[in-house]
Amino acid sequence: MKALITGITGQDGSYLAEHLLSLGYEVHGLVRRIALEDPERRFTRISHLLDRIQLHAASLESYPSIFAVVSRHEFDECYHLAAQSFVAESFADGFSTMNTNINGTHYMLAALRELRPQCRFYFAGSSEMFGLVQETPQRETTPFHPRSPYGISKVAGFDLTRNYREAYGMFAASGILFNHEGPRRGFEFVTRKITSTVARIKAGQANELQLGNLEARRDWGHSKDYVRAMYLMLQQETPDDFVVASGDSHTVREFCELAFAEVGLDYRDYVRIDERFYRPAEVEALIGDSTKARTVLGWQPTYTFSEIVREMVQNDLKMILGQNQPLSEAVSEAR
Ligand code: G4F
Repeated sequence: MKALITGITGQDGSYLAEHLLSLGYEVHGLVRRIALEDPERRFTRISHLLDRIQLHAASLESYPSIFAVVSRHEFDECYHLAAQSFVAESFADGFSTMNTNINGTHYMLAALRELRPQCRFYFAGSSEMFGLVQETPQRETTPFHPRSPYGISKVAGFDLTRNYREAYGMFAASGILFNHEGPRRGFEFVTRKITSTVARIKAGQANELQLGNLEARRDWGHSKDYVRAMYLMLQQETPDDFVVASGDSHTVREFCELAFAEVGLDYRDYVRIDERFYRPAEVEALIGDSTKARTVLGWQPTYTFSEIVREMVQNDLKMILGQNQPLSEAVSEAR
């Protein structure tokens, strides 16, 4: 089996590549040319896989570049994970978020329809699509009410995917994934921002953590668990959409409390509220009902919330204390 992963250099892409390789897949990745030119920085999550995967340069903003890659290989499955995925950035530049996320998805679907219609397609939908939630917990039938350009772009990608399925009979499925984290998470997302700063405070390299809304509530799972659900969605007899969630929700404050406690500190001594990190429109509380994924796919998560926090803090401590890694540089670059 040959799989193409867009966004292979990201957290989910790297875990998914490992999973597919372990199942005997030939794994291909779509990367921006800039990544090929700057491999040291851009390939950190997949450096251990480079001799086992094939990378192709293409841009989600260029249909011809996607068309060229799809025309050269007979892919059986395509996992479309690449996107501008940082919600706060989508408020800063909604235009490029829309362009990359909506057109990029459309280009992938159009190229596959033209060249390889039998290729199964996975779209990375998001719980951000529920936004101002219309019911709790959120499930596949819950109406969408996105609250950010990012959320709007994901609703459009979700609708495009469903439309290709209904109009052209393609095997196109969407995962509606709730927040998923892990040691490979980008530093701009709140969980990694917290755990990396906890490590820097413990190492004496920082003395406070500036955050926005501490009361926001998320259903946090582990990326490693969630990529298994992506794979399972493409192994079904018929294409469908699935909520992937832990069913457990916690506030940003609770995440801080556990992360600081992991190194013997009290978060109240270090966390400062900074209005800059509030969003113009917030998604206050998300919690998913993944009954369908659990019954139809036979999927279930293996990590608990506290295990995720512990693994992320311990990893950041190791990076900063063990290997003299320039964690502070990476962190400031991400903001
Ligand atoms: O970690 P976040 O930036 O993730 P967010 O916005 O929930 O989105 C993530 O999960 C989605 C799935 O639901 C994905 F589709 C998306 O691509 C991304 O992976 O923020 C989580 C919460 C927000 O409510 C935010 O307002 O944390 C709050 N928060 C408070 N202070 C902060 C901060 N978020 C960030 N990034 N930085 C802060 O200082």
